[in-house]
Amino acid sequence: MDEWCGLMGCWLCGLYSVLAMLVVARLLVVTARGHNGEGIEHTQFSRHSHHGQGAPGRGRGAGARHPLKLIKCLLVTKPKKLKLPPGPWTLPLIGSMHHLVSNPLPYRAMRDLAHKHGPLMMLWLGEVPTVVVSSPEAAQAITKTHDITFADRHMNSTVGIFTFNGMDLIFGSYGEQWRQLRKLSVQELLSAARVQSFQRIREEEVGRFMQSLATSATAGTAVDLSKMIASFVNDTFVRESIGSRCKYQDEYLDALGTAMRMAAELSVANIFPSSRLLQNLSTALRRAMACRDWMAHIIGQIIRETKEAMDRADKTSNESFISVLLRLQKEASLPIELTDHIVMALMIDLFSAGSDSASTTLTWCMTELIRYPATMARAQSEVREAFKGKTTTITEDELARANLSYLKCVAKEALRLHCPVPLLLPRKCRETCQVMGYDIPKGTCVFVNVWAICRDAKYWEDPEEFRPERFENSSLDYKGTDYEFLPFGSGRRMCPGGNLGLANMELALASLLYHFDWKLPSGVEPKNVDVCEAPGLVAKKNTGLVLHPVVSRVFAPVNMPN
Ligand code: HEM
Ligand SMILES: *[C@@H]1O[C@H](CO)[C@@H](O)[C@H](O)[C@H]1NC(C)=O
Ligand SMILES: *[C@@H]1O[C@H](CO)[C@@H](O)[C@H](O)[C@H]1NC(C)=O
Ligand SMILES: *[C@@H]1O[C@H](CO)[C@@H](O)[C@H](O)[C@H]1NC(C)=O
Ligand SMILES: *[C@@H]1O[C@H](CO)[C@@H](O)[C@H](O)[C@H]1NC(C)=O
Ligand SMILES: *[C@@H]1O[C@H](CO)[C@@H](O)[C@H](O)[C@H]1NC(C)=O
Ligand SMILES: CC(=O)N[C@H]1CO[C@H](CO)[C@@H](O)[C@@H]1O
Repeated sequence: MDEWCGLMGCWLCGLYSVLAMLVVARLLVVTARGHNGEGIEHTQFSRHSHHGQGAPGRGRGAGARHPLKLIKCLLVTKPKKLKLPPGPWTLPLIGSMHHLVSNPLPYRAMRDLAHKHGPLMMLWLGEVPTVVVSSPEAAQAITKTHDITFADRHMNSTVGIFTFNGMDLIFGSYGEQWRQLRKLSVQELLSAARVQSFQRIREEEVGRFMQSLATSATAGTAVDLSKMIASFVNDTFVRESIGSRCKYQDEYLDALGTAMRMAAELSVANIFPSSRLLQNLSTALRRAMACRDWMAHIIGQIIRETKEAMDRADKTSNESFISVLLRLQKEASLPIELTDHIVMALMIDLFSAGSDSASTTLTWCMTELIRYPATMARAQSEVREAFKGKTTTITEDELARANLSYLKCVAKEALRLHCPVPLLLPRKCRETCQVMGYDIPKGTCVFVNVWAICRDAKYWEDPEEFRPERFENSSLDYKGTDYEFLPFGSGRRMCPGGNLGLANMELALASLLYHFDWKLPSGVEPKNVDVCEAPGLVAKKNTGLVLHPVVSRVFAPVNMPN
């Protein structure tokens, strides 16, 4: 997925040398007009409004090749009297990006800026006008009051390639196609019934996971738990996506991994959408295209074989995502045509949205439990009481019956303290509108800094402490109506996969706590366990979580699948 902000730092250095001349040219133009920092904002905006936000590709590309036209445009267009939200001072071309490079984690830098400039803050990421929202009230204004106006996603070139030009669910524009795909996902792919039908897969994968931990425990070796969690979630998710024991499992994962890395690399083209020169300079787009074609090839192969199996009416297991999609394609009962390209784009979406987010959440749960031994003890005693005497894999039926309320609070608290998607996914303003007394121009990219809101002392007592108790006897939930707690977002663009995401981690979490005690490597104190986040759209843990598993409740699996 697109990791534009996180990568901005390293890109910037290179960009500066490449763009130096353009910068100088622009500075001259601007100084000639005697503008200060504020004026630049208006100048930039007036250029946007002049060319129209719909086609950012034309803006500078045309201007750069026709300097006279650019100057004329700058001088003649009267800036509209818009009352933009406040924000830090800007530089030509890079806008406010220099305020963000100090911290590789943009949501942290944005929180600090918001302290100065307020909960509705204007930034210029390169040429992209951007609003950062940092309070529950402002989040409600965007995701509820003005939900439809902000129902587009901000995307371009890079993401466009992997989503077959935005015909997918995550980055698709608000419209008939997106609505149909969203409905299909909510009703067919991510419904409670579908999530439940994957129960066996999760139980088997948890069994396999516990088995390999038991082996390490017996050998007395330490494990990189975050890595094992990621690989457990990967395996589970791939089986849910393309069916059990699919021979393309490894290739599929590989292709998706490459695509996600590539999309991150390419993100600079999103910051400078109109700089044709830049887009040309990077061969990245071409590589991305090649990668997409490779991925299309692999998914195409999977599609072909799944179709053949469906024709033979093989039914050895419940439907996977891809077989549901291909069945719907065959039935052709949807108002839109479900082409193979759309199926591919959806498969990529589901994986990129569903895999990292769930493994990140589980990793943070374990990290914080290790850091807070008393909390760990309480969570473990709840689980061990509930499954007393059990030596085989806990099943999801048993888990549901046990009603582990403290464990649920642990998950909620991990989602609060470590919002897996700290800035949500960028939305885009579809119509110029007024929010909290400020004008938001059409085309503005909007980030909701849920990470900052979830750590704001105004709404949370001791916000930096991991305290699952705060959710006890509280109706606070992540369903998108408590605006101080939006780990899954809210409104029309809210995450549709929460059920599956949590299901994919809850059984594993209960089993990790039930079967094992967890010891830090000698010399490491609980409070010293690293809690730094890695840069990127998903706030993963930056370093591995290295722990010694110690068998506590014997794990003696029966009927282990191969
Ligand atoms: C713990 C796990 C997860 C977390 C924390 C999470 C979080 C999020 C967030 C914050 C968004 C953006 C919402 C917004 O912009 O308002 C999102 C969007 C999305 N998520 Fe998740 N997610 C998780 C798991 C999943 C899973 C398992 C799936 C599906 C397999 C999924 C599918 C999606 C999709 C398709 C979107 C885009 C929706 C749209 O644009 O209409 N997510 N998720
Ligand atoms: C199929 O799904 C049902 C629930 O919908 C579940 O009871 C059953 O165990 C599943 N079968 C397999 C093979 O996963
Ligand atoms: C999980 O899959 C992703 C995508 O292919 C890959 O980047 C990542 O390394 C995998 N993680 C593990 C632990 O296998
Ligand atoms: C970009 O590269 C192509 C050839 O690869 C060339 O035809 C085109 O003129 C270039 N455009 C710019 C703006 O440099
Ligand atoms: C689960 O437990 C909580 C408190 O322990 C209780 O309030 C709730 O009603 C229980 N739910 C079910 C379905 O048993
Ligand atoms: C929640 O309620 C229970 C029973 O009413 C009580 O024992 C517990 O201390 C409460 N927890 C918190 C954090 O207030
Ligand atoms: C998917 C999408 O919206 N792509 C747009 C990216 O920007 C170019 C112009 O630069 C448009 O033509 C694309 O439609």
